[in-house]
Amino acid sequence: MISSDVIKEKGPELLEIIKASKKVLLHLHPRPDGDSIGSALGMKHTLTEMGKEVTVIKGDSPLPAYLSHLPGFDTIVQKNIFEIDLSAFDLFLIQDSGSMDQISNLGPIIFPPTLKTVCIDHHVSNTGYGQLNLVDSAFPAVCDLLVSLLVSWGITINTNAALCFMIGIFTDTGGFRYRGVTSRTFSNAALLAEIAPDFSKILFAMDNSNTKEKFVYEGLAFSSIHTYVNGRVAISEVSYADLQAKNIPREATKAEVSNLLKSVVGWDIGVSAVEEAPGEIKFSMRTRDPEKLDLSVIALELGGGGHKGAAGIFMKDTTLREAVDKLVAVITKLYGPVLL
Ligand SMILES: [Mn+2]
Repeated sequence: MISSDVIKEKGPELLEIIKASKKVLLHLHPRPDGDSIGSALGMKHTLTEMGKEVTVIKGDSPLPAYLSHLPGFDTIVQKNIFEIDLSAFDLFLIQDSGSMDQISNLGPIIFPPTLKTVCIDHHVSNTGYGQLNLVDSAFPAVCDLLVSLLVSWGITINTNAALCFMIGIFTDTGGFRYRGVTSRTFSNAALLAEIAPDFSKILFAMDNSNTKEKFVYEGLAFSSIHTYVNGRVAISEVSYADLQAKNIPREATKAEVSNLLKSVVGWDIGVSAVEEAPGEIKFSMRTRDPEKLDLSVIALELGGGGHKGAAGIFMKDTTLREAVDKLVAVITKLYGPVLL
């Protein structure tokens, strides 16, 4: 079963919308990952072949160098949503973005009435803010959903698109490790591997593009771990002053620290807390037990979002101490009894 009920229900309407459109906008969410960039560029390659004029904007954040080998990466327009003329587009495909602040954190967005907005997403926390919302959290990556969607439409996936979708699936599933990976994910990946047999070259380039700053940050992060809630929540706490003292740029803080913390037996929730700019705290959370400890609920309570097993929160105008205390209080309130 390559398709899904959501695709069967909403796919045909979306195809009509795409057929009727001429100029399509795609964006990357803040701190874009492989699924965000893979899904945007994959759809760009696909829709371009369908005769559409497609623009991908980078959104709020700088582009991560480790994904620079994806075909089409150089065509990403270095602008956020407020720096472009939205009325120049007739369709905005909003992918991998559970809420409007995943289009931009920089302010409220007003869409012109002529712009059709469609969410294509797999976040269980998706707020349904598009005019059409094709949201299916059964897919572990938007790129996985897109492959099923394109197959259901009978649309050919070209080599460049296949490479982009493959990287999105690979990265958002932790290399086919995470919950949510099904036989369908492998079927879709197998199809992509047939179309783009050279996909491992991009994976190699991705895995071997580390900067030394990343390791300086990790050294700092792993020497700043505190535990809470009966010792079962481990939080790595790195302040802006710490980053500055070691000349660590913000991009270097994207390491998988929270993922490694939750790999420790006894640390049921792993969190990295980074003060990226004065008073601005970014939390990334992972858990060993997403069934008992649903991180998307914790994140939602604090204005963030995500999945059961992996979620994020961004807090402004606060201190690292206050922000961590707030998070610990919410975890204690929601899951204190589970963790004691
Ligand atoms: Mn995703």
